[in-house]
Amino acid sequence: MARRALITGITGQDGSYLAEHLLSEGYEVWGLARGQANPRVSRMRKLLSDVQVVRGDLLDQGSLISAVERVQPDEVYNLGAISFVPMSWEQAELTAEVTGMGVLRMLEAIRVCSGVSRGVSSAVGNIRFYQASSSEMFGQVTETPQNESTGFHPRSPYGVAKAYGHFLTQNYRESYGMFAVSGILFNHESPRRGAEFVTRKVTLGVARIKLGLATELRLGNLEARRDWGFAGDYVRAMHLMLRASKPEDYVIGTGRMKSVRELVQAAFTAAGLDWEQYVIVDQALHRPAEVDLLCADPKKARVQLGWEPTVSFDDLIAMMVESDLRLLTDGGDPDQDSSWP
Ligand code: NAP
Ligand code: F7E
Repeated sequence: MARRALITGITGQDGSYLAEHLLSEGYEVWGLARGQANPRVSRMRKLLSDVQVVRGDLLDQGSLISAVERVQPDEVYNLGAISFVPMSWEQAELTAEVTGMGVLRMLEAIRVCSGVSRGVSSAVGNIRFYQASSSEMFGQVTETPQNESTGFHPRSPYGVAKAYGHFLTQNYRESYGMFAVSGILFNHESPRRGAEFVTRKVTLGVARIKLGLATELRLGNLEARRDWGFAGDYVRAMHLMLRASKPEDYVIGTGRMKSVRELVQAAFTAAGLDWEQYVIVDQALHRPAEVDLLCADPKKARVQLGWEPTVSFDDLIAMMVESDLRLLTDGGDPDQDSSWP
């Protein structure tokens, strides 16, 4: 019988790539979708027609229990979150509820549906759980590169909420013997990336300028450095973690760091433009507390899972610029259509 996966965050970037990957592996895939008339759910239904939808919200414990009861999953991937770091300062409490407490509610749904009493040490059924942890937990880094043992110093309410979810996942593994793991993923991008994140903001900005639809691009801190990879590679790592023989946490990244300035250069160059003529640095886009640099040490994933990234930084940015040029030329609306196939 096909394995059954339940994915929260199905309408997001990673949800779409993970669903495609699991379908290609023969899984029956269910996506948890929220809201009464969420346009992203209709878009997802059209583009991922083989994914079955179950209603639920990470803010609503009962809905998660019902979803697990209905789907009877073998694997749960908790990708749902408020994931945009600046929003986490504006709506810190909501971020704590969705990105942090949402993990508790999902783990509790699995515990309840497995019939295990709260606080009693006992093996929780067979449902395997993946938590989308983040390199933002490292924040102000204590060492470079960062690995599974590097300490956390989160710099935003988002990073703090992710750290809570991360430790809770470890705790449910230790308390209840649950196969529960966290992937500590560094930034990963694609043509399906939300337009608010810097890579996509830049590649859309470049495409608009190239097509004469804009004359400038306003950005914040150009000196921040990140380890950027391709989302399609990273969802493979999530699946490998849940199929491993033992539940363990893994750092996933490329091991290479680039600045926002280098990202901007790469994107404008890919379109044959000189970035210095168009980019304006806007202090209003700087963050209250910045994460200056992040760089992964993905050795454990390479050795134990056999995982390797396949797309280089330059190829990733060129792919996104090309995709955005095509999207805008075809009259697409990036906020509605994103750059789905
Ligand atoms: P994304 O595109 O922003 O997607 C977030 C998803 O969360 C959307 O499907 C959204 O659904 C869902 N969601 C929001 N509030 C919810 C709620 N109350 N209940 C249920 N679902 C809710 O994020 P992503 O880039 O795919 O990232 C996936 C996960 O990995 C996130 O947890 C993110 O924090 C984490 N992560 C991402 C990266 C990265 O670089 N991409 C790196 C490390 C960790 P709606 O359509 O209903 O809003
Ligand atoms: O910012 C700088 C900004 O918003 C990257 C999420 O997926 O990855 C993501 O978080 C850097 C920051 O991603 C602009 O200050 C400059 O230093 O693309 P971002 P993020 O904050 O790193 C982690 C791993 C996650 O877990 C998160 O969910 O770029 N930057 N100028 C800018 N950033 C944005 N968004 N917009 C600018 O204009």
